[in-house]
Amino acid sequence: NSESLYMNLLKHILDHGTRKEDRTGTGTISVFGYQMRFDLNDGFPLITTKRVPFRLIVSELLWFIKGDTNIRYLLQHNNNIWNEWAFLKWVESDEYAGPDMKDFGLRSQQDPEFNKQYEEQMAIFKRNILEDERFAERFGDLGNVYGSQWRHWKTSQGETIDQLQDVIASIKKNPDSRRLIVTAWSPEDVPTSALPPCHSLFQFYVANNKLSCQLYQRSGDVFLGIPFNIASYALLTHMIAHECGLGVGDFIHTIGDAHIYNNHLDQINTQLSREPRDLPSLKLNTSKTSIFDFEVDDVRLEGYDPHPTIKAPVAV
Ligand code: DHF
Ligand code: TMP
Repeated sequence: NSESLYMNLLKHILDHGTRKEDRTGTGTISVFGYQMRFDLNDGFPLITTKRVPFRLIVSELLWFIKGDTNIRYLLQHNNNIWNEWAFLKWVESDEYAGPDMKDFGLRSQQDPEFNKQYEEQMAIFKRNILEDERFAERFGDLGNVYGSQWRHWKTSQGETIDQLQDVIASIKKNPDSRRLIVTAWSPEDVPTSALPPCHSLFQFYVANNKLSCQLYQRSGDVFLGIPFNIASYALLTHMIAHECGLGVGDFIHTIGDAHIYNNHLDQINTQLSREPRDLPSLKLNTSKTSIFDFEVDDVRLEGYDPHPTIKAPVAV
């Protein structure tokens, strides 16, 4: 099944990648330029050779679709995947008065004593975001990330563009268009962004009453990020197809720098020793007609029976 596309990417990087240093100081094996084509009619492309927490993918995507950029919504849904990048802004701010958190990403992996301090500070930070609305407003916001770029793109004229709403309207009105694009990449925002958009630009295509989507991802953490990204865009394509009365076609994933972090190699070898299982199928609550009305309980998977979780540290 289509999980072999992902397994082949892992093998391709191990066989043909070059060693490359990176911004986080972790080090990677990397290739440049790779493409996978998932036929969404073959089953929902959620990796089965390890358990991928689908509920986190759903709440993250609904957070983007709402146009929200504050991790408070994610924490309210028990989703911790963006904490480190908000925490980074907090510990670098003037108001932070706790122990030095410089390079917390690397140091928390190397120094158990420091890791205790880090976990304490992170717990306090999370509690403040959840319990103190003003603190959340000031330190929970990640800035111009996906939610704001998709729904409230700032124009040079001081107006905003709702790219997501507009692209859905265009798919309905003019499905043959070759301009069905949403971009998160804004050169103007790159210098001030904690993490400039990794999934940078996507395009839709309609043929034979089926909706396809291609994503250009400039940078892909193949062990942690990519399984999330595949499932997230597959889900988005299903949701928009449903709203537009279309079937689903392909999800085409094009990656720029596709890399395996050096501290994920054992995990990758474990994963490669496993046999992919049948893909699950997606069940949307079809009584919702607009993607903007979906809530986490409106999205379910059936038949997801993965191999056990494989843990790995995230490079910050
Ligand atoms: N930085 C890096 N270095 N890699 C990323 O994949 C990444 N992804 C980001 C933000 N920054 C990033 C946003 N997406 C996880 C998955 C996706 C994601 C961030 C983190 C992750 O850690 N997944 C774990 C489970 C986490 C959990 O259960 O809380 C996994 O095993 O899939
Ligand atoms: P970079 O900005 O230096 O490319 O670092 C971003 C890292 O995060 C890189 O390893 C790619 C990874 N990433 C994903 O793979 N998918 C995602 O959705 C996000 C946000 C990040």
